[in-house]
Amino acid sequence: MNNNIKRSWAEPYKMKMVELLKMTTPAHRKKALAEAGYNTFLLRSEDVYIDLLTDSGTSAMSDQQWAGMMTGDEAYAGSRNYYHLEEVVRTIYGYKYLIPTHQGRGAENILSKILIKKGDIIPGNMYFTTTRLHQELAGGKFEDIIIDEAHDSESEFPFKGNVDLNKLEKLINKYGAKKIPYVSIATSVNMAGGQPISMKNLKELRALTKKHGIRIIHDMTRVAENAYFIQQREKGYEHKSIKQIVLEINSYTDGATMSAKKDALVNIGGFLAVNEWDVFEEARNMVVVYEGLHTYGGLAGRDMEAMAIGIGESVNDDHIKARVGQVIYLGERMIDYGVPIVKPIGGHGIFVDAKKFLPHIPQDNFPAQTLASEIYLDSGVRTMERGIVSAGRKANGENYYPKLELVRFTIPRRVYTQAHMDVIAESAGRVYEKRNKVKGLKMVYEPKYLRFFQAKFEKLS
Ligand code: PLI
Repeated sequence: MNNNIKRSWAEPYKMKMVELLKMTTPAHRKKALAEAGYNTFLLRSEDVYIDLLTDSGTSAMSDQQWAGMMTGDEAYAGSRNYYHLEEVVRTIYGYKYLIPTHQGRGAENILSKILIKKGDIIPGNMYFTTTRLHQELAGGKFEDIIIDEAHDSESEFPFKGNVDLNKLEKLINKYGAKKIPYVSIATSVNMAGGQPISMKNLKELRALTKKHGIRIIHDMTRVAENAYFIQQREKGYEHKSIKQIVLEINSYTDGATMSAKKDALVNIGGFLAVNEWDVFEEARNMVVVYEGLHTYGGLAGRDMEAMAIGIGESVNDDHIKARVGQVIYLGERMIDYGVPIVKPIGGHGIFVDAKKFLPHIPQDNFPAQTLASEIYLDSGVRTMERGIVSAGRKANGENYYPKLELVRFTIPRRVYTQAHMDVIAESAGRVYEKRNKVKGLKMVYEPKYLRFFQAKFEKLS
């Protein structure tokens, strides 16, 4: 017997339905991209071969979730599926009160309106586009308190989502705790490359915020992926289940906004969850203005059922190992081709460092937007800019210049195979080979809010 044979892992599911993909020609892609103003958000999905725009709402639901959809109780008020979801949020996530919303930003809107007053400061472990915008629209100012390593794509620090407690203390000293309604903490920090926060850091943050009477609000969109990295990298957690780790993470926070379109394996849905009755009462009142009655929040009964089941599946150890394992596989293939990526490899996608990939293109000519266009032209793989376009403008109209200028190859959950990962890595490698010939872009149309969704560009000649 040969004991040297490596034992591979594989996806803990099999397929019973497939969706056929459309192959496209280079000429077709060139035309489609020009029509989309070199913005991958404006491409038609039909013109895309492998879609890595986002992991949001793009996951494949299980047979159990689809079966659950059939049990949707489409009552206007008091749907049975709402009570199921409430029970799941209490038992799996550990939060007391639930307000369903149509997706994550619905929860962000309500929460920001309730907790933020004009002039307030909201410290957070790196910004997220919609989260920061809702904080700003409510009159607050976001302050980045993530550790410096998070802004360095080459730092191999295992918990680049950590909060720099000194930065937070400085803010508390400068503004006073009363001006800080909450600290905004994301697990698996999206804009840093899906980087986790450690349990140790969270505990320390809890101790500090408790001392000053400041809440922690958790953006728990990708909490299970963060829990996986804690299990793999943090001492004392190697024998704990993802379920136990998720519950512990949440226990150090006072409430959460959730886009269930990611971790929770549904195509639509989200919620706000809080532990304070007063905040819940106000949110319950406000949700009827912006989303729908408090027992559906803009969702159908069947959506809430699929979410309740998806949450259970998302904290399964085999699921999360395969999910993150696929992302790591893709990243390692890209590294083999010399492609500069954010390290360590994060939980939901590979983030390519466009400044290092295209060093001859200045940030004002949108290297990441350019690179996303080139990848699409090469192979029909659709990715997303996460750099200066996504960062947008400050209240005074100046551009934010984020240190990280990235292209995100986001992997939907349970959708693509390892062979797809090979095709994607090869495309990144091919574009890398011809990187010196690539020219930048200029922006010719800029919407007021969240410009990355709809901005248009032209190629520089
Ligand atoms: O897209 P929503 O409204 O369901 O969720 C907003 C949202 C909040 N927090 C975080 C960390 C997100 O990643 C997020 C949405 N992310 C998208 C759409 C993405 O492509 O990453």
